[in-house]
Amino acid sequence: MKITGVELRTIRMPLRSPFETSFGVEEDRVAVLIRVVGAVPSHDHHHPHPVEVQGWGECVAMEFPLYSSEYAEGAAEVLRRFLIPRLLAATDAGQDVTAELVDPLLESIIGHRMAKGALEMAVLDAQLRGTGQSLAGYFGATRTAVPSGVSVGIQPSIAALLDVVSDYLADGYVRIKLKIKPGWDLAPVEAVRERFGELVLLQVDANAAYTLADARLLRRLDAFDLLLIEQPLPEDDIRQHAELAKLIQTPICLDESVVSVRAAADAIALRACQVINIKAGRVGGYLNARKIHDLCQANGIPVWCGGMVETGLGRAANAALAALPGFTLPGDVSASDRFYDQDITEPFVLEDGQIAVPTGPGLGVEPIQDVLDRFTVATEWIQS
Ligand code: NPQ
Ligand code: MG
Repeated sequence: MKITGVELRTIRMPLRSPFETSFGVEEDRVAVLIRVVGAVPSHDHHHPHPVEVQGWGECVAMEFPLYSSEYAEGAAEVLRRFLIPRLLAATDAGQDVTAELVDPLLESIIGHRMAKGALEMAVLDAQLRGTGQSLAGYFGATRTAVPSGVSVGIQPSIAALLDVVSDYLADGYVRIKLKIKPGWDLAPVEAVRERFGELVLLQVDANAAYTLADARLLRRLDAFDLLLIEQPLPEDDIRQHAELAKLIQTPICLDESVVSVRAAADAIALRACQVINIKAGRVGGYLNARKIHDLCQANGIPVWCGGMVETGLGRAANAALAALPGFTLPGDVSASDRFYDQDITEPFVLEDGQIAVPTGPGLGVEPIQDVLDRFTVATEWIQS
């Protein structure tokens, strides 16, 4: 496409309830949204003139750099100063900027994968709206709905946790993920297993809160038949995850550590994980996410689609990604009302434990303007 301009928008959406993890308590979702506007050649020879298209992208970076080194305001700055100007310059140089070209065009900028991923997502959405193809269709994904799990934050008490889990099971979620941290690990897992029984699909997420010195304690989780333990050790410690894997039975799943296709290959080769949580934003976009899916499928490593408390825009894209055959475990693609009373798109709802994969062109959803405006704290238009 020939990019004519890009809108950067920052939104703040209140969460229905505080979401506590080992790295803190989130009350709001602050997100940078991107709207890319441009023109694509018309496919209708009766109307040969270029067709205007636009596409949406959502940056998964949180308000503060607690999950990873990126954060919303920083991502907006990198987009404004380095990433968007490079795509505009490519357009001005006569290049047709396709989604497949975004990563190579931006590779001279080191890191900032969540910011890059959001821009690639917006270009991909616009491109597919131009061709009329859905994102799931673009991936070659066939499933029309994906099984939905839910991420359950740390609660003030075990009783409160059991109530929350009971509600989510009643909603129909097919898998429960419990956030854990030192001092909130064995007791909540034991209580949930005891209360809801052997059949509930249960996993835990430590968000890098432990060290190898905690191996003895983490091994005690083996008693609870967990699907997996997610990111027990620090992000940059692939080697010690491989050490831990020799000491515990519960499969290790990596999240924060898998920041690229290469990091995924290293983790697999080093036997640092038996499962991978794929988040497109964390690895620089949906095209890299697709490559990691293919790599894992080739290596017999099951994957599932992780979540970053996305709005309906990111949720739509995640549902399409999770429809690929290698996503064999329920993901964190939950219903909109897990986090929001009001989403900026038509809400994603849980039906028989599943989330429907959008079928419309591109993401297949778009923001409801007045709702979007209500949550908007800043917008700017960038063009050459
Ligand atoms: C994870 N996601 O899997 C992350 C952690 C997380 C669904 O647990 C705002 C934005 C709040 C992103 C809280 C889930 C967040 C966030 C937690 C990501 O590790
Ligand atoms: Mg995680």
